[in-house]
Amino acid sequence: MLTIGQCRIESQVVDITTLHVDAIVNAANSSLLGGGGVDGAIHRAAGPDLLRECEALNGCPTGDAKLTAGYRLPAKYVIHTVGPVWHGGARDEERLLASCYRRSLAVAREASVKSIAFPAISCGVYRFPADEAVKIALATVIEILPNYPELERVIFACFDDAMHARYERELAAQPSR
Ligand code: AR6
Repeated sequence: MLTIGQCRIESQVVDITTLHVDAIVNAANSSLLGGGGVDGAIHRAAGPDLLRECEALNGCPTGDAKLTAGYRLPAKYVIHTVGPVWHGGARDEERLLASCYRRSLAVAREASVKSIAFPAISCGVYRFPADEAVKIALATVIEILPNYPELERVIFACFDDAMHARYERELAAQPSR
């Protein structure tokens, strides 16, 4: 756990769909019409009204983010972002992944979100190397905090212990502030 200003940043092994936070982030694809992994889990838990709202959004470019309601989820909102597919690193993947976190937080701020949970965007089917992805996730969140003083809680929701250990390592490596 890391506290910066009034924001608590932590990692948990948890199904993101169960979290009582203002917003959860979905690692979607550019159609925004659902898929497997965390996307499938979020659509199943939120119910069919989520897909109906997504259908009206006309998709989302890689690196961008769009807001919907959370419907049957405990979270009030879902912020759908589209991570890059890993192709070896020469296709701007790192910048695009950072952009997912940046844009998700910008959308969250507009919706007055005070607590948010992120999955490990691009670390599943999209094959982004997890160590690097975790560094980008945490660095980008920390970089944005000064411009988002209302943010009180960030949870990195991990599906397994190995991913959780990466966040814990990275959180512990941060200088005290
Ligand atoms: N809660 C938290 N984390 C989860 C959950 C969950 N319920 N389910 C999976 N994860 P992925 P991507 C973890 O593949 O790589 C979809 O089909 C998982 O272990 O869901 O960005 C979309 O429609 C992994 O660490 O997302 C896209 O087509 C992380 O979430 C594509 O997959 C992300 O894995 C996006 O691929």
